[in-house]
Amino acid sequence: MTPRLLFAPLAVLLAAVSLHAAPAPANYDESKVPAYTLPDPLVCADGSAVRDAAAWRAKRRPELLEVFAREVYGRTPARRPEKMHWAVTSVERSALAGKAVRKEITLWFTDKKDGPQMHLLIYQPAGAAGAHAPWPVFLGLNYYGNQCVNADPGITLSRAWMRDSAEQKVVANRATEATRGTHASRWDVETVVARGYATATIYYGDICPDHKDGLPLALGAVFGTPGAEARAPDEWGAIGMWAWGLSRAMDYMAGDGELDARRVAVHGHSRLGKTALWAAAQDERFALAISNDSGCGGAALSKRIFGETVGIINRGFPHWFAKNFRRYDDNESALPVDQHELIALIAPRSVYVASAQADTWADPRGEFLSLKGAEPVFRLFGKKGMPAADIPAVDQPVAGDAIAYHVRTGKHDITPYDWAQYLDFADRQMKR
Ligand code: GTR
Repeated sequence: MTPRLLFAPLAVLLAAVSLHAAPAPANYDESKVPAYTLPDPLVCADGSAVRDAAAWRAKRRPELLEVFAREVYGRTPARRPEKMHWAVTSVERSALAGKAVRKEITLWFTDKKDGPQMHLLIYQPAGAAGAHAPWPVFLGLNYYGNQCVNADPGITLSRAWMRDSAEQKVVANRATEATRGTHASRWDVETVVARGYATATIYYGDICPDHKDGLPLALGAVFGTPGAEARAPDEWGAIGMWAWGLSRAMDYMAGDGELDARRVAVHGHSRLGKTALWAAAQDERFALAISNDSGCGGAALSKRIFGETVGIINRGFPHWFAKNFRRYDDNESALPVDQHELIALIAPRSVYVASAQADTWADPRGEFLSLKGAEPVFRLFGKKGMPAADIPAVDQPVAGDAIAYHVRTGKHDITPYDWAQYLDFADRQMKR
């Protein structure tokens, strides 16, 4: 037997062991964060330096987008399905006690009306298109169907699969009437509308059901996406699909004369915050990106070992990222990029990153440092960065001319406090 044949089974065995070994447990001790080096967003793969915005746009930005697609989130198909189409299915001009206009739009991913589809819900301030319209928009995905964002009985109840939840009143994997408004505090619709913004949302499960066998379903059925394990190493995962859905909502909004597609803030909480950042990185039509407690694979640095790690997240959610991302399980130092470069891809557009003090799983400091690490790219565009060298005290937001950050007291959630900061920042960033 040649040595090669002798060693082959050993190599297979070792690979199998490392594949199945549990990821290292989360570290919550600041003094135990190992030293790490972040890649320089202004140095290209060939070692050349990026000295101006033109070089960033022409060379470095495409290069980083390619690495994030190949190694982290998976590739987004270049074209949307040819037969995709949409229709406004309902309009109520005196919703929310006359304060808002409510619209519902169905986007069918193919020509089949009973095929994969997503449902967009929009509230915009009441009043004819006039002095203030077209309205700027906050766009984000929701967790339990459009009816979870407000108790308004006029919202069409989601019929899509969703995870059972006693707390959210989801029974037999379907929304019930009792799910209406269960996440109202996370959306603060009345406040957002009163401040002169439209708010738009889609149930994320319309695009890809969030479970390990969800990838070939819904949108995946249209693109022929295989299961999480059968995928090519650089094929997209759920985060990529959800981000794609946000861009398709933007396609619709760009044609709605009552909405201002040049002033759309894409936002998301947690896994949907990761999604909002990836959507804004790829789609330059989004004017502002808001990451609420997005953590690992979102705003938090991967190479800083604190809270959730790449190994932990890939183990828990094998369908979220590209399979290639698993190469960095407990091996973050080998990553050719880190999340500060994801934020940099949004420059010179605006970015707000928010953390919660008790949400150590998402690593607030790592989220702040990631935003700081993106500053050199914002500076290329003449932006100043944030007036804070270190993470600010809780409930003390810091905002620069393009990027902003806060860590609020409390847990992993979106609260009216968070919304108040986003609205103030949006008022400054999305002025006409
Ligand atoms: C957690 C996951 C986090 C975050 C969160 C959420 O279980 O580890 O990265 O995404 O779920 O989306 O609520």
